[in-house]
Amino acid sequence: MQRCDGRVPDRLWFSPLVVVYVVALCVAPVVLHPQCLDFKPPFRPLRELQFCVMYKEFGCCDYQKDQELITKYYRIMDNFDHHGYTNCAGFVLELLCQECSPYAAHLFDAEVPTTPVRTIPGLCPDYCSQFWKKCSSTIPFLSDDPHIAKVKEDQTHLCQYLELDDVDYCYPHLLSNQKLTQNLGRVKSDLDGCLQLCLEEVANGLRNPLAMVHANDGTHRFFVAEQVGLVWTYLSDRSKLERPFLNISKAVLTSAWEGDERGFLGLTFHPKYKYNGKLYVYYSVEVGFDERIRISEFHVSANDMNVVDHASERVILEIDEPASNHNGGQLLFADDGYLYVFTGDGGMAGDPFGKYGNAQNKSALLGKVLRIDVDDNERGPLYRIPPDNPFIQERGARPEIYAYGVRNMWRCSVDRGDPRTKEGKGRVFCGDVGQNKFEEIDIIEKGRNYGWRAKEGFSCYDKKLCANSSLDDVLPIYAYSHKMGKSVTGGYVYRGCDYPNMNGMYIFGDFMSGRLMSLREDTGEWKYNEICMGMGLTCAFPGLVNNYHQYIISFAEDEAGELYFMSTGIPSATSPSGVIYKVVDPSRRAPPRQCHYDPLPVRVKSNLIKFVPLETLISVEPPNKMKPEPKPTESSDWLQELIDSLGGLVPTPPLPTTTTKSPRHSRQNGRHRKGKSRTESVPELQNGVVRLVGDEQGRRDRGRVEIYLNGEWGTVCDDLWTIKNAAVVCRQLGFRYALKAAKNSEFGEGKDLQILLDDVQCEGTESGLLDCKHVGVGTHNCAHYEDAGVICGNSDYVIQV
Ligand SMILES: *[C@@H]1O[C@H](CO)[C@@H](O)[C@H](O)[C@H]1NC(C)=O
Ligand SMILES: *[C@@H]1O[C@H](CO)[C@@H](O)[C@H](O)[C@H]1NC(C)=O
Ligand SMILES: *[C@@H]1O[C@H](CO)[C@@H](O)[C@H](O)[C@H]1NC(C)=O
Ligand SMILES: [Ca+2]
Repeated sequence: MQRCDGRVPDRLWFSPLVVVYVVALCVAPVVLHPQCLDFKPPFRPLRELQFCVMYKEFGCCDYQKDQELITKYYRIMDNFDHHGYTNCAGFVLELLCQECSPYAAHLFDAEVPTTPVRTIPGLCPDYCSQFWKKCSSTIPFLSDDPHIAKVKEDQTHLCQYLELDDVDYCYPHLLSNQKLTQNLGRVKSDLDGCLQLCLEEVANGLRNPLAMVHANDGTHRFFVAEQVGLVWTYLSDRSKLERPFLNISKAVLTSAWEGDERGFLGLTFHPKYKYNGKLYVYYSVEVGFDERIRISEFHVSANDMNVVDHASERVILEIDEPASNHNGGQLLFADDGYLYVFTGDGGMAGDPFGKYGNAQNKSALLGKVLRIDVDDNERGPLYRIPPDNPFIQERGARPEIYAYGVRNMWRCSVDRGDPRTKEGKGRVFCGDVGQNKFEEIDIIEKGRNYGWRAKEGFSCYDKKLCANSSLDDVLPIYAYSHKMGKSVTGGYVYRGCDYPNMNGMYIFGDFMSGRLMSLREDTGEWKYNEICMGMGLTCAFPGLVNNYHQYIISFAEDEAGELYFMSTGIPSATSPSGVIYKVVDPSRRAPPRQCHYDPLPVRVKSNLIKFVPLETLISVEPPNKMKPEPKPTESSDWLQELIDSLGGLVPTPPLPTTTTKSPRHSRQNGRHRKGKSRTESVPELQNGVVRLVGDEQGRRDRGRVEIYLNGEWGTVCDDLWTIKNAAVVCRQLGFRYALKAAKNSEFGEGKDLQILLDDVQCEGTESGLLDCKHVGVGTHNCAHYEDAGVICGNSDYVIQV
């Protein structure tokens, strides 16, 4: 299996373990779920509201909706004399305007599209009784609900009917509930700062999908490449054309071997594709006994805009590959209109070719960023050298070279720049896969040395080369160690319209660990934030999911600038388990109509296959009260203003200590423990028995994992401890689910014990931790500060959307 170096898992290397789902390991402090009546997140209106001004900064109404509410208000108030007006105008306004509340779906019981929506928002009892006493005459105008008509004379019944299951959300108490208001409209993060995002499934059934690109031709189609050498056309409605756009699977060199880095690796459309129909592909081929990478140009067919003219191939460049790994594979056009080609260092380990490797050798095309001009190549050479390429004058250097010192850049992208200021526009970001220790993110600049093999990340790899003062290399903007992942997949700077909070975030991932990560530039520094999947109700919007397959192969941007990634459960070029996900921020969307576009019509001559999503939202409950509540911030919350302005009207209830989900959504089963309990006196402990220790409050559903082996208790120490490992432990203990895989000795260090297990890799179905893959008992390379823990649960909470 290992034709690449055997010591280090590299790109597309992985253990034979078949993993299906990875669940983000992060935990939200409370269940917050701002949602509008259209089942989408709230937004900041484009145009200032005139009527429901309390929701002008953030809510669920745009100007148009606000105008409708004004009209409705006057229609109702027309029925009242001066006295009625004075008493009730305020109430009517408030009740009508709750449609604009960021929690409108909660207030109107509209979180699930299939249940009836309330006509009057859920009211807190004290407010309801004031309202009833003063203004019950307005009720017939506010609601056509026959049940309300029936009970409207009876305060108790009416107010019972208007109560919410979920007391924390009733109006107006929710306004003064800090937990509901303090970070409203900002990207949600858990206590560890992990950003809670959600996903939308966009395509599935793909075999190692490694590129998704658009043609920038106004059609909003997207083209998805599979490693075997097929490219599929998808329309903007996500239907797929039955006939492939391109099929060069016969020419492409790859195999079913999980971890084969060869194959169809890259695809890009000419920036003027709309006019010249040209596109470029990057793939592995076998020529005689040699393996090569080939960069070719194709034309779209003259009679079908969804098919490439397969006879139009012209080979632009071929480079010999001395080994099967590190084949690079990125192609892109940067803002200068030139074609950029990202090659790998040629393979094996440590870039062993020549005196100091390929990457530092400017006579070699491997381990480089190349830049060529493919315009006007109908006659004469297939490509030309841009006149300002940096090494044209250097003797022995290849003129195609734009930057060097590259190991195996896997996925690069061009920043579109801030939508308003254009700041950042044109920057090229890459993930460069590391050797033994570090993965890095680089911004590519002309003529610069990216360090390999002298350096890996910020550290020296080849000490002699590293010490050479003429190295003059650029350091990465970010590097992470192999504790976090072992093969970076570069992503994109988000510049889309749908999710304003994500603007400027560089989102990327790791192929091996399945981690999603982000960087944001803050006064010249790149700030790191992990990305988790939203837990609890965070992603409970129709069509969203909160889990993905582990092997993150590639990222993508659609024509409108929205962000996607592709991952698979089985990274083999023949396994159809690849899925494309759109990244969604549930905390805030753009105002309606702002992101509207009309795709140009596409003439389809093939059968269309309708998209059927297969992924589901999984129930991961955030444990409450895990850590002390964060102190309320003193930031100028928009709601504080509202509360102040409403003055005495809003009673300030004591803050509820927990925010619970509506019983409609959750059914809490009694927490039965069938498993062995550590307080039971067990006559003879069996090998592999586990126990949870270290929760300060002594709860039995959480703690550090300790295992009994060969006559003693010891700890499990693992920096890559996953939710699947946690699931096995929890089931062993009689719980149904794992809610969190706690790492880094969250439940304290088991200092007095031996470390008995390390590198545990469960599939999630094993009956005990000992049945999972692990290194030998007692063998480890960790310390107690990495002691693993779990939080278990029994809820069978399932959200139906
Ligand atoms: C792609 O082409 C190969 C032969 O070159 C053929 O066997 C295969 O069926 C084609 N695949 C599709 C999906 O058209
Ligand atoms: C640099 O690469 C070229 C082309 O592969 C090779 O011929 C040459 O020997 C290499 N130089 C060194 C110093 O390794
Ligand atoms: C440092 O690098 C330069 C250029 O690559 C080379 O000419 C020189 O011999 C190197 N010096 C040492 C001490 O290796
Ligand atoms: Ca580097």
